[in-house]
Parts: sequence; structure tokens; C-alpha cells
Amino acid sequence: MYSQGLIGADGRTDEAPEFLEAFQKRIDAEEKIEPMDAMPEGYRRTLIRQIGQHAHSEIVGMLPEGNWITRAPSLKRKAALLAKVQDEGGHGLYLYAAAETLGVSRDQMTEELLSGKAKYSSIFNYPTLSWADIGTIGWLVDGAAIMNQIPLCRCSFGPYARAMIRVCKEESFHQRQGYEIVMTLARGTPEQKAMAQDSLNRWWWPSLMMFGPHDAESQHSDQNMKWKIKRFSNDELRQKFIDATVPQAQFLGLSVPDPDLTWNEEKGGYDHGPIDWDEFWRVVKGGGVMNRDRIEARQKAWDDGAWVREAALAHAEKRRARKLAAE
Ligand code: BYC
Repeated sequence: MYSQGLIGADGRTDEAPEFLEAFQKRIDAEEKIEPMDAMPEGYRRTLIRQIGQHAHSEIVGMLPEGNWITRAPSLKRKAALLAKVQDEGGHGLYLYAAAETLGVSRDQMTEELLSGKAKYSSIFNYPTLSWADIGTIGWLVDGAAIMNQIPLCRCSFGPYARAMIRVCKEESFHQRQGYEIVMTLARGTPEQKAMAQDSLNRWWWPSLMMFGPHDAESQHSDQNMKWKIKRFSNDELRQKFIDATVPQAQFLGLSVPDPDLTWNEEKGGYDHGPIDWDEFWRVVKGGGVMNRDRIEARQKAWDDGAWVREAALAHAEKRRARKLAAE
């Protein structure tokens, strides 16, 4: 007997109920699922979607900060920013490698990014207009990423969970260097403090949107949580981020651009104003200020790198032939 139901929003599966139950038992027992293990097709496709989008976000996320490397205000700031942007590139590579263990190729994933089929985080479609934005990205964007990714270290899929451990360590450094940039500006001249405030005003709401739609609108959350890919819902993580970040803004003497932000004693967290979901979906669907530039930059990098890929393949082929001939 086969179940023809939808397993997750990602794929129709025709696995036997006994197989699905046995798989769920492994998940419930907190066993890690490894690439060669049997898994429902929906689980595999969900992971390819999420890990692929996560990898694309890391790589596209190099662009807004890369934009400021040549304009960093000191050698120390430039060295730290260079290292951070390179770290993001490294994260993308671990994640592409983790997704490849599920049977998708890097070329396929890149193709999906460039054609607009695969998403990447909405946050990277906003422009970096001032040096303060580099601080704010580290503080808020990496801060939000850590909040989302710490639970992913316990994701049921082994390669993703293991990649996340190193990624989170590096993101912690990114968050601190960003906060320190903003702190320096907030304690600087009135113009520098105004630059930091302007940056917070522009990045606050998009950072909250990084966690994804409200739980009621999140099509994948229920199944992803059942499979222990996600451990917390989008709204739970967003709330944790707000509660951790508002006191950090207060410490800097900056104000969070939300007139409805109030401490709710009963829930032990902040209530916040409405998020502009029209803006979120517009940006996710390609209508953000920077969407076109981002994809153009990735397309150019892919095209410019064609000769490197061809040379690497030709070299590998030569080595293989030489090895065969020597046998
Ligand atoms: N942007 O059902 P839902 C970094 C999509 S980079 C765009 O809640 P799910 C960094 C979602 O994909 C770190 N799209 O989905 C790098 C889905 O569409 P599809 C980035 C979004 O998967 C450089 C639809 O909306 N982090 O740290 O359960 C410099 C419905 O959503 C967004 C990750 O990628 C969004 N913000 O949950 C600095 C974390 N939100 O696929 C820093 C890994 C939702 O059906 N990903 N969508 O077409 C996740 O944890 C989850 O995929 C999400 C969404 C929480 C993002």
C-alpha cells in the first residue's frame, strides 16, 4: 500500500507508510540522517531547496559588503571586512557541498539562482549606502543569521548540521565586528551618530523580514519542524532576535524605528509594530532595489569563471588518463 499524499509542500511521494513511519521514528529519536540513508523524496527536496537557497544567500551576501572593501576607513577595518566577506564565500561553498550530497549539482543550483527559480535571502536586495551599513549588516544581519542558524546546528540532516557549527562560530565574529563599528560611530561625532541611526532605520525592518513570513503564512514550517530541519518557527526566532537586539540598540543610544515597540511584561518580550509584508514579497519576487544588480553580478562571475571550470576539468581528465596509463 502506498501513500500518494503530499509530504511537505516540496514533493509528492509514493513511499510506503511503513517507510515514512520508520523514518519519522529515526527523526524523533534524534538520529542524524546521512546522505546515503534512505529518506523520503520530500525530505530530500526540502533540504535541497533550503540548503541551496542558504548557499546562494551567502554568496550573494558577499556583494553588498564587498562594495565597501575599497572604501573601508582604515587598514584594520579593511582587513576585518575582507576576512568577513571571504568567510561568507566559504559558508557558501560548505553549503553547496552539503546540498551536493543530496544528488544535486553545483551547476544545477547556480542555474536555478540565475534563472530566478531559486530564492536567496531578501535582505541582500537592499543597497549599502554608507560605511555605517557595514556595521549594521554585521550587527543585525549576521545577528539574525545566528539566531536562525544556531538551531540549524541540530538539524536532522548531518552534513547541514555539521556545516552550521563552523558557520555559526564565524557569524559570531561577524556580529561582534559589526556591532563594534556601529558603537564607534554611535560614540563619534554627531554626524557619525546620525549615520548610524540612519542605517538602523533602513535595515531594521528588512532584518525582521529575514526570518520569513508569519507562521500562519509559512507553507513549509509545519513539515520542516516535524522533520526537525527547523527547530523553531519563523515568528519564534523573530521574537528572540527582537528581544536580544533592542537592548543592544539602547546601549548604543540609538532608537529602533518602531513606534509600537513596547515591553510586554506578561510574555517577557517586546511587542512590535506591523511588518510590511507587501514589501517583503515584492523583494522576494525580484522587485527590490538591488535584485537585478545582484543577479547580473552573479551571472558575470559565472561567465567569467567558465575558463577556470574548463581548465580544472581538463586537468582532472589528464590526471585520470595518466593514472590509467600507469596502471
Ligand atoms: N528571503 O514557508 P517558509 C548570511 C521564502 S546568509 C527570501 O517560511 P521555510 C549572511 C521561502 O524560501 C543566511 N525568501 O519557508 C551572508 C519559501 O519560498 P520557496 C541566510 C524567503 O524554508 C552574507 C517562502 O518564502 N540564511 O547569514 O520554512 C553576509 C515561504 O517561506 C525568505 C538562511 O538561508 C527571505 N527572508 O523558512 C551576511 C537560513 N523567508 O522556497 C550574512 C536557512 C522565506 O517555497 N533558511 N522565504 O520558493 C531557513 O532557515 C528557512 O529557509 C527560512 C524560510 C527561515 C528562510
